[in-house]
Amino acid sequence: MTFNTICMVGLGYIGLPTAAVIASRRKKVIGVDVNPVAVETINRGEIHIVEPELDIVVHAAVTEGYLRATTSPEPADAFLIAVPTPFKSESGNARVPDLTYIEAASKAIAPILEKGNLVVLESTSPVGTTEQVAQWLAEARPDLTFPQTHGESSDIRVAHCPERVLPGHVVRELVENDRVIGGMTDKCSEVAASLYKIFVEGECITTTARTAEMAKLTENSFRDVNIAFANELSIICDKLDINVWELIRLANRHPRVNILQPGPGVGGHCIAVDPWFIVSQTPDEARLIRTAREVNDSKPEWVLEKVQQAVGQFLMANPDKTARDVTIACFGLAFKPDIDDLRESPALKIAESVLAAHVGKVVVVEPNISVMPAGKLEGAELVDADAATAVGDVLIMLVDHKAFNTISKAAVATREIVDCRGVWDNQ
Ligand code: SAJ
Repeated sequence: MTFNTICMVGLGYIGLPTAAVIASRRKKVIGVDVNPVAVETINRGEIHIVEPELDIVVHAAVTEGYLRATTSPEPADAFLIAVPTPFKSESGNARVPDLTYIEAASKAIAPILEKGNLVVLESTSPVGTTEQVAQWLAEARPDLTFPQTHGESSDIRVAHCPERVLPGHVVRELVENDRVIGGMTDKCSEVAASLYKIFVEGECITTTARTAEMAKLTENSFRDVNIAFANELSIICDKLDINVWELIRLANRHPRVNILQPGPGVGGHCIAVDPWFIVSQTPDEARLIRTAREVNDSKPEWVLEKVQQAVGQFLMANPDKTARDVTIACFGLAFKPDIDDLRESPALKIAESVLAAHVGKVVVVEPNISVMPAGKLEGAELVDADAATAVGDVLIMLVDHKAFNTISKAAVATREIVDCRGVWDNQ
């Protein structure tokens, strides 16, 4: 099948780079987003999100006429859906995925579908969502046939192809990573794979839609469980007076051990969310996956206890001072190193809790932002690392940004330290 026009629904962290990379292969791409500001920005050849190299690819795609953004879908050979799947509420201690955006996207493309079209769901989704998308499409278009009722002879092909790119490396990983492509039938997989081969240099491996959905959830749950293991080790080591960073380095010397790094908790929209999709569907079976989530989600509270203890130590060593005289410095607010994304960040959450609980001064350092987002950390001063090192009595290392590597252990030797990332403990 040839794809002359591709319609990408959702122009966020995944949809926009994917649309731009496909356009860079000289395919006509129509990008759709409900946010008119994003649409206008893209049509000017600019971007509304932060991602290295993306500005160049989008600018080229728009100026050469291959990428155009709009607020409502237009007819195309293939439709890709890359909209968010957050969770909506807690149900019996498991968070339930919210498919509202996928439903809206499906209903928006349904009226313009034509015989022979391919529809691919890229959004990370609970098992069964691709079948649900096909169902929504079929209900809206009784004049067309779909794989759930007509198998290989259906008018419309439907598949799931989960995105797997790492924020900060999206443009490279979109091209280089292997893709798992799960069609509702073999023919659906084959047609979807031929679309991805336009821009993917990695392998395109085909499977069923349900397996592809579960593969994505499995990848992020595996990482979450591994990080939870590291976080649990960090708490155990703290109690047993062992340097956890050295311990993990040593254990990882074993040829079959590969433990990730502890931190202040797990943030972002993927690792901290996707495991819940498995837990909510199989609450009795997903015991380890749920526990890993709980271990990682409770890490910020443990860090806050350590901060309280550090303030206590400082006051014991300085009996002439009160808590009001203690300055706490928080290093890093982003959800992971060397990015400016503060959304769902455990570091930001910890800094906010410190600010709310501490009667003295709080300063924060985030080298990747120049102003604090509105409504965040009001009352805390945003300073640079040198200033924070100079004024802080208690220093909390929350994110191991490269910029912090130059702060030597000697420079902070006289301070109380809570090092969640091993920046000083590792020196
Ligand atoms: N983290 C640790 N210790 C580690 C590694 C990470 O505490 O050793 C923390 C980070 O600080 C951050 C969180 O985990 O708070 C998540 O960061 P991440 O770099 O592990 O992952 P994301 O959320 O940026 O991207 C993940 C990736 N998934 C996997 O590596 C299996 C990416 O490939 C996915 O495409 C992405 O989720 C997604 O969109 O699902």
